[in-house]
Amino acid sequence: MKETKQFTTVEQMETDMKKLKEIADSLNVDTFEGRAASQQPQCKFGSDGVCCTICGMGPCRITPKAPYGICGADEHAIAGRNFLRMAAAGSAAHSDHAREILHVLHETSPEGPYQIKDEAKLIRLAAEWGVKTEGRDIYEVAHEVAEIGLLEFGKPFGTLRNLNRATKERQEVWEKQGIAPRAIDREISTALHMSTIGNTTDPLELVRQAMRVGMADGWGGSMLGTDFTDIIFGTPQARGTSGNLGVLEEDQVNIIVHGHNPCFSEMIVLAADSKEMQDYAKSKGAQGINISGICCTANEVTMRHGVKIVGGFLQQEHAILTGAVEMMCVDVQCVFPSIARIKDCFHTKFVTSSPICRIPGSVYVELSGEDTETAYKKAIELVKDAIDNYQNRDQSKVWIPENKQDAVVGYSTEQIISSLDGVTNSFVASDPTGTYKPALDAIRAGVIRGAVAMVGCNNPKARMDHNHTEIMKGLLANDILIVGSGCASQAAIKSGFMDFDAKEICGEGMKRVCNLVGIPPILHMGACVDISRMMLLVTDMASEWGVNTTDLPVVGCAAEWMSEKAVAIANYVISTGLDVFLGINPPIMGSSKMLEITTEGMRDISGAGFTYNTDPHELVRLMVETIEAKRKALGI
Ligand code: BF8
Repeated sequence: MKETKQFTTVEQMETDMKKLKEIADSLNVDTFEGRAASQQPQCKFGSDGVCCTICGMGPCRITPKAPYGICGADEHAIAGRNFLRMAAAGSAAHSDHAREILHVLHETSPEGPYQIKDEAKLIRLAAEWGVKTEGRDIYEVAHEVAEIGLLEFGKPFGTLRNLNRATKERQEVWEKQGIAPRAIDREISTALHMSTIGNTTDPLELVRQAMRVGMADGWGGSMLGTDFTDIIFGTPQARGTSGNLGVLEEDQVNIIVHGHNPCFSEMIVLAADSKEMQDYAKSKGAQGINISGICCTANEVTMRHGVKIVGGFLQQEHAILTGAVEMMCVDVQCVFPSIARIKDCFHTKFVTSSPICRIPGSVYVELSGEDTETAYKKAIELVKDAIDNYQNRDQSKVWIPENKQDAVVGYSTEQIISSLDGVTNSFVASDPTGTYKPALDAIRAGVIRGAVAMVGCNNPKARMDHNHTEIMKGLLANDILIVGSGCASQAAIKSGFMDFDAKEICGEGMKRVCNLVGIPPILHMGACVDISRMMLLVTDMASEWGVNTTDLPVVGCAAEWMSEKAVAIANYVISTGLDVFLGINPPIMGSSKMLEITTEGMRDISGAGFTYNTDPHELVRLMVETIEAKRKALGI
């Protein structure tokens, strides 16, 4: 009889993390656990969103005795402005990342180091945007398309061109409700302007702009980022990988890539793969070079190269604490500045690479989109430096946990269609205009009840990966398909839920679908910017079914979110018509109106809204209830 799969539990991961924290304590260096404890109790005004610091008269904090800030703003205005500013900052982060990718595309050349990997996708996009391709050099086309993409950030008139990709119904809703985004930078600027001293205090209008600036991310920055990353580095295809701290190797040079924008990490992967560097590593007594990743940069390179996942957001310090890391290379976002202190206790080198993310104590090697020529050369030098550093590893300080799991990743929409078409056998690789029919049939027949997009971060307010994994188990047992991204996907990988043989935790329906289609029960769709892939997936499914996106038995869930980017994402997912369930309360609870608008009022705007609940089992129940209600309304 086949043995049942051994999953990794949250308790096992906690045991590993605890032991590494003890190492930190013995070295007298801080980690997030201690810092989170030292921040308790956290400020209730801040947690509830009713502390205003947007002008020099503040800070103003709202209490029953002081119901207005000095300017006269009430708690609804203050919480609404803070919420909008979070969405704007999140949108700025994703979109600026995308802008960098577009600059890199503009610098691509046949000589490299950045080239066009997915020519077919570029040609499809050029056709969509009316760019002539016939008889033209592909790089000339790429540069023109990049320029058009860059104009989306600051064009003076009109709305974003990618809105055309949505269903007619959605486009009409966005237009009618005033949430169709104009230029990306303009929505960010408008959000900051609206929420500055002496402007909007109507919480409904602040939320409406949060939706619009979120849309500028989801259907603007993030969608451009995803498309152009695919064009430069290749559209992800299903491939194997493994994940958790146990992927670090005792006898190899360990290099970790971390952050979000893959332009740097792609070069590091390329350099480490070169025969020159492999040979050099062996000449220095190592068995090879082991690249692994953290956060969304890891998601990018695992989707395209199968690079291993060493951990999620909360494991970045602990990876260094294993004592086995020669170098950590970061780009932008989600990087703990404490890495600079922890690395001082070991031989580890900490390399920053972007003017957006400058951290004292790191080595700065700039890699910018405008100057790509030397990128590969710089990557070779860094990899060589990491190899030279291998001999400095103090073996007495090395402790690598054993836990790791195999996984299958790389489910772009193109790959999902390809996998589904394996069922009907009609897929033509060069023309990914396949069909979601097998998936829709399974949903209509009730074999799959619906789908949940599980996304977002880890947050010390919840046990690491506990909300994610409890919800995943609950949904799969209820025959609900999961698509994942971000650190939520990494929780699935580390637990073993993203492997083919994870189907044993599924209900009978999901099990049948996994067997028939040959997929794991949770599909890794990429980094957080790739949630734009999910928006296109639901759009195509709704179109093929002939229903509205709001009618689909599909919802989003950010069970352990922490980033401002998550607020931007939630706003565009809701604007696209899908309910969003949060496992960490957003800082709006001090305003009854903001609570009412985000959970109910938004439904009048887009047909969807937020649900907040910090109990993962309750969240499962609430999501199942929503999915079943949507099925009933569809008559299935
Ligand atoms: O980009 S890496 S912690 S912010 S989920 Fe969250 Fe993870 Fe950061 Fe999203 Ni991705």
